[in-house]
Amino acid sequence: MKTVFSPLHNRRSAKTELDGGVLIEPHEKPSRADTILARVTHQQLGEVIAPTDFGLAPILRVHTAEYVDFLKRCWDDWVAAAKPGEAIPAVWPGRGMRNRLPKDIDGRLGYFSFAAETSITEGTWDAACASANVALTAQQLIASGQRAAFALCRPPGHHAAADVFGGYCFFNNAAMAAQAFLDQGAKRVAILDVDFHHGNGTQSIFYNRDDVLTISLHGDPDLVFPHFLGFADETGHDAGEGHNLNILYPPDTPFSTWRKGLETACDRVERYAPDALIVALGVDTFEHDPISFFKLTSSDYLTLGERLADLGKPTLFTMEGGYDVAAIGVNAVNVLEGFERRQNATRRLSPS
Ligand code: SP5
Ligand code: ZN
Repeated sequence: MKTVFSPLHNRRSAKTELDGGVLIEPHEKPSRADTILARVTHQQLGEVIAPTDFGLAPILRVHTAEYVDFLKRCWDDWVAAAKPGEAIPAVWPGRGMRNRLPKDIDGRLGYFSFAAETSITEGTWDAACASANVALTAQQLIASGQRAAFALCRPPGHHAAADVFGGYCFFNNAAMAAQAFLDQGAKRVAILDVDFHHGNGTQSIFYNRDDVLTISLHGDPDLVFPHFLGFADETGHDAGEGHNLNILYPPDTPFSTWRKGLETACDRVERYAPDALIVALGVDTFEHDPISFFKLTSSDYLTLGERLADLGKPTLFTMEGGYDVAAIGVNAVNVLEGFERRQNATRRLSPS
């Protein structure tokens, strides 16, 4: 399959992540994407292409205009306010307070965020736009007949809601691609999120709708980020009732357990009969991931890819999390290689 990649991901190069009361080097760093790209090339997965620029229109199908405007100006406003460090939200509209958009940049940062670990920096806007274009370009490949495509997105997207950033995410790449499929005539799209963390942004964007099925397999939010969404009783609302599925796991979950939830997820996808499948591909489920607690091994990712191929849908992979940089290339590309291997085997069995 083809990979879409933009070197502009490097524009997202924060120096700080608030973690445990100190500022550390961010887990979500440029070497992640470069390592995955090197593995794609090394394994000869397929052609690597640059993204097309789709402008703001497809972003605005998912995100609000005031949020997009905030993100575009945030760094300049921060600099204009003579702040010494990177832009970190530190105040939110808590219970009993008012949800109104303040003028001041500190207030605006809190209004448009849900977590403080994601510093906004010079270049964050450029990289977030490039990442959106990577996803949208891969969506175009599938719309024009490719069976699968890999959007090597960075920064990731699945925590970003319509007007909220956090969890290292700014624009929801998978959601924008899903909306693009629908805008081009698809009736139903499924998003299967296999990142370690709950895809809270994706869930919230489509929560009231029946044209996108959202499924997330993740660490129990009672114990891990994002803490305030991602529980099993969140099944969708209004038209969306029955169109969201959360599957939670405890610490130390091995693949043998995780794959049972994957089966449940795959059954749901098949019953939904989507025109396209988007896999929000995080590999922070890896046994040695520094911020997560599942126990998947590198070879498990091959099996995951094979199972996804068995669904038989046009499939777009968007890169999400994964923070063991030494293993991220092997793990992410193993999913894609497993997918291709299975797809080729099936093709040989039933030529059509
Ligand atoms: C896309 C994605 O995977 N985002 C994850 C965002 C997680 N942010 C909170 C991280 C908290 C990490 N705490 C680490 C403690 C490890 N000693
Ligand atoms: Zn994650």
